[in-house]
Amino acid sequence: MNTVSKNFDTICAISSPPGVGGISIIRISGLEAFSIAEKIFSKSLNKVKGYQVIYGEIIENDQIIDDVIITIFKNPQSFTGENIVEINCHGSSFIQQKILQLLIKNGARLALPGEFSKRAFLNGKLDLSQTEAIADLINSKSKAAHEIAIKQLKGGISSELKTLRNKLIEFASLIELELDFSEEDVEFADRKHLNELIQYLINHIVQLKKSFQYGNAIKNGVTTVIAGRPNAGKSTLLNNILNENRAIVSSIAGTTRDTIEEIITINGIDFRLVDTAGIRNTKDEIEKIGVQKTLDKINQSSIVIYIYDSSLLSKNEVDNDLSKYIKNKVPCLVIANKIDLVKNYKEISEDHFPTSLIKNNNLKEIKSLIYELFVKNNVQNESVVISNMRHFEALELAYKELLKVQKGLSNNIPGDLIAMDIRQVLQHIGTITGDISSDELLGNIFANFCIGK
Ligand SMILES: Nc1nc2c(ncn2[C@@H]2O[C@H](COP(=O)(O)OP(=O)(O)OP(=O)(O)O)[C@@H](O)[C@H]2O)c(=O)[nH]1
Ligand SMILES: [Mg+2]
Repeated sequence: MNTVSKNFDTICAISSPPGVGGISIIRISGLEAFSIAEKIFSKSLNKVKGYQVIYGEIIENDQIIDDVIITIFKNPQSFTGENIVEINCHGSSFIQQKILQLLIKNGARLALPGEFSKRAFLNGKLDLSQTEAIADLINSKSKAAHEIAIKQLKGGISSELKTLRNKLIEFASLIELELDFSEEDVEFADRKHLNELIQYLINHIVQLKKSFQYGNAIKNGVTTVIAGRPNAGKSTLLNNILNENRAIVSSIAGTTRDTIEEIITINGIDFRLVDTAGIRNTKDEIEKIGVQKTLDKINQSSIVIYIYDSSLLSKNEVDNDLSKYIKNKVPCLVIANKIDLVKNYKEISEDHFPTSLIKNNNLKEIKSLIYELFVKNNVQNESVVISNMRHFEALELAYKELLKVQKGLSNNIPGDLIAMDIRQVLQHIGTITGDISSDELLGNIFANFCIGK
């Protein structure tokens, strides 16, 4: 069920980044793409073939604007599925704007954000999750984020969802078979089989939902909060890892009052390091706000690095801090700092990583401990990873409907009611790939794309 309106006039936009560059690419797509391009080009495009590259000039009133190379893509063998002309011109902003103006003067229209991708979707070249993957691919800044985006673009999620859909349809047809024979006292659809099927679907969706935590962290950076009491060496750790004096370090307790965030990449994963105000009871109003902010950050974090001064705190005191401040099973790396000041080394717990940050030691080990902590707690057996909030929300809705189906089965509610719930599940899953879509949904998605994409 699609309620999408289509408008396929000829559109154009600069597809390379704004500003000056060696070369810029201007893209034209639509029924009139060849004839409009021809009006401003020095050569005829009458007999062009798809995938042909032609050298020539852009002309305005007998004046040469630029030497260009144009590439021809013929419907349907193009990104949008329409006729496409890509003009490779020199990257002066004057030339780019001039060519764009000429195209518009000759009948093309400036493309809306994401309109090329939208057309690719509407013409069946890509499904919706794949078009969204293009945006993620363009924005990917780390190896891991790139890997997730390219998998999604190549249809990883789509084929996974297709399997789920087919299972659901199998389920629905079993129920319908029962409906057809409801007069007779035969149980066609084996209840055990139905229950197994629905359990399989629930398990699978739970797995996919779980992968979102990983996918989202990869896409936006793994929030890694550095916490501990004042003067423990939190800011020293941040500076050491960044290899710059980002945060003020001093022997005065309470130096850091606000949070400081910086991103570092370890083994292809972005970690968003957050240095925080030391946790303590204080009467100072500003410091109080800082401490509250630290506690909030800990709650939102994927990983916590708890640092303490090992010459001051006993194992018990550390354990008390950990259970008091770090709840919700957030994976935690405990660093026993300032071992240069420790006389009795044996008192340090074996689970804590001993170091002396002032000497800038063990940096490599600390980085790999952070990496391992994240990977260990986000073991990703599933090949498909959800990284898109919209997909996650749709799965959440599908999951809730599936639980209804399961409950209905165990309460023996009539088959036609169960069939209705199944249709709901299919609907939610369908919005991810775009089997189910509407103008509103597409409008929301493509508004976040840039022009030329
Ligand atoms: N002896 C010793 N001093 C250290 C070590 N690491 C950090 N320090 C010192 O401890 C003091 C506090 O360090 P910071 O990094 O500012 O500590 P912090 O946890 O950010 O402190 P607040 O921002 O006040 O919460 C500074 O004088 C550091 O030079 C260490 O391994 N050994
Ligand atoms: Mg500090």
